[in-house]
Amino acid sequence: MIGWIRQYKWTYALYNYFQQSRLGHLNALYSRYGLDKRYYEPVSSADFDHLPDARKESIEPDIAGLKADALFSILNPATQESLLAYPEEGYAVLKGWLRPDEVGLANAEVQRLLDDQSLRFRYSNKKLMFAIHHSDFLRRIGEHPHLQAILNYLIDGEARLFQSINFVHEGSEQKTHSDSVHMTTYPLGGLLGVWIALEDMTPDNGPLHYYPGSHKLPYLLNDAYGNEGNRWKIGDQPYSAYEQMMEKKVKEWGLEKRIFEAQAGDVLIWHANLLHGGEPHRDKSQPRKSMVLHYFKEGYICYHEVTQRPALMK
Ligand SMILES: O=C(O)CCC(=O)C(=O)O
Repeated sequence: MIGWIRQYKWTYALYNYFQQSRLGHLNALYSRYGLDKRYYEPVSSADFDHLPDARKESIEPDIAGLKADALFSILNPATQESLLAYPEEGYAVLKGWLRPDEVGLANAEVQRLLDDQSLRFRYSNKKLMFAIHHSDFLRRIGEHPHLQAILNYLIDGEARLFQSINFVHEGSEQKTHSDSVHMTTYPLGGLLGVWIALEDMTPDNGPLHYYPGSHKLPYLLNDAYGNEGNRWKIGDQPYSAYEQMMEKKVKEWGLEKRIFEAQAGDVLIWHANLLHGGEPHRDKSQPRKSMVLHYFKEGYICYHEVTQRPALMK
């Protein structure tokens, strides 16, 4: 019943109408980009297609600025090299970003949130959503001035922490995708993912995979798998249709998969359109502690393409 109702756009519009404090900023953004739309209305890529460069990447990472920053000189050589390759590769690894004691404290903090029931597993019992709203310590990892500065250079603006997902016992096992179909922006490209290993990854505990350079390929949104919907309803394609379409594209484009063989404390930053996912978690006796943070670019319109909802900001 709930699923049936949720396909109707007006249900979200009604809910959103009462979320002015979290969505009201959209009115100014819509008018800045020349869109006749109010904060509570459904939104999807189809609303922007008439605008110039609607399907083009809008971000040029400020690598020169990053290189010239005193912060760059204190980063280890592997991290420096990876950051310099970010525009070509669409990802960067920050080797040993968190110290072992910080990793330990982050894991203890996640356990505390589970013990006091501030958080419960959602989405197939795998994900702890928005731990950053319950823990200053975890939020501070995401908003650490050094990390924040790096992200700001990569997104050429201000990266704003929007969402976190923690995994503990089970990996995501999520098939290859681009975050831009889930957390979309206008202009395109205004999102960064930051994935943090909170323990050593093994071939069997569901490590992260990614496809270097895939961020330069076209953004594949609702219209790429017939999920546009109509005036009243969101698209009715199952998510598996998106996954199958992606699998075909990866083959067609001849992309080469890499596994992030991370040690606890390592970080991988990905571009809004970098294809990535979670490998099968073959040995469930091995936990899979990780935290992923998503950031939007300040001044961009942020929404969820699949469900055609504007993103609720805290
Ligand atoms: O941690 C993972 O396995 C993947 C997470 C992911 O794909 C995402 O958050 O976008």
